[in-house]
Amino acid sequence: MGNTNEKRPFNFGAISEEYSNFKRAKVVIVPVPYDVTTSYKKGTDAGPAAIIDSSLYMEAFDDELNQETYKIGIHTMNELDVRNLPYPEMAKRLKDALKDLIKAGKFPVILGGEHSISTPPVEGFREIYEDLSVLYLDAHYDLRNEFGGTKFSHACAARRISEIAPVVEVGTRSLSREEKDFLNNPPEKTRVDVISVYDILDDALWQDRVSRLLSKNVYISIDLDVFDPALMPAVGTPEPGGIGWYEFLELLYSVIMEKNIVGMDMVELCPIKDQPASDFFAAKLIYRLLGYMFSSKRLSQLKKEEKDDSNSKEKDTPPKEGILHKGSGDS
Ligand SMILES: [Mn+2]
Repeated sequence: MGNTNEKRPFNFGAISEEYSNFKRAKVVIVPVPYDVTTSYKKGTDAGPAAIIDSSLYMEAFDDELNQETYKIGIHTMNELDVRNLPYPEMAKRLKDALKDLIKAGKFPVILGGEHSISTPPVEGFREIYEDLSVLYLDAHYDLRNEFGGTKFSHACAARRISEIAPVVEVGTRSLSREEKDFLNNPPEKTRVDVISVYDILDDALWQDRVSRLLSKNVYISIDLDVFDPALMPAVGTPEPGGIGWYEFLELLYSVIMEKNIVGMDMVELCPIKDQPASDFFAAKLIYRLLGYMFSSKRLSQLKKEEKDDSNSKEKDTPPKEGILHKGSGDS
């Protein structure tokens, strides 16, 4: 956003003090540089800093939404001091940090780090929202009960989350026998719904299915390997054939317009030296999604929903209006 050649602040979007101080900010970026259980390529602990660094070069004006999203106030926390901690300690520090943010009415955007950092936030939000569901965007099912000798591996993240709240997995395309057996025969009270890339290819109405599967209060977890590695090569476990930028935005736009998003994370960025495209992709994606969440259209819709809720106990789905994106995606 500004000229940041001399000094590179740790400040998402290089937003001026007026709009990035904690008190005023609606959104707080929570960097969690945790990379302990990754199995293939290491380096996701460098993800948060790479996203924040590349965000310094984003335009403050969003040309799709015709708005300056930063004016909602976006504050960037220092990195949580969790590198190399055992999982339970990392989880406690993250949960404590989130508790304070939620109490202060902030919307947290948690930057990983590996995917195991998604479980503590889901635990925290589940204590507040009884109907919480999780939109889990990932190439992998992450449903193993144990991997590499731990139940808290990034390869087990969706399994752990499914023990807390229903999960809707989208974009999956890499499945183990154990995970297949789990999906065929899930334990009682566990709910995992899947919209795989094959569902996406087969069903023109897949986005509606995603929305129908989610409850009203939704936590969003984005593993960047859900994207096609041609677009997003800087991930630790790339899988060919993923989702494209425009179809992803179209899905998220409709989910954000229809649901109450309580928090979100973006994980598994594993920066590649001298190839900034993936880092910038991640930064711009966050900014765009925040733009959707805090667009005037969404805010007026929220007001209307509140009114409708107080007028009648019956909750009906808000009418689906024209989606901004006309692109059909590129996968
Ligand atoms: Mn993954």
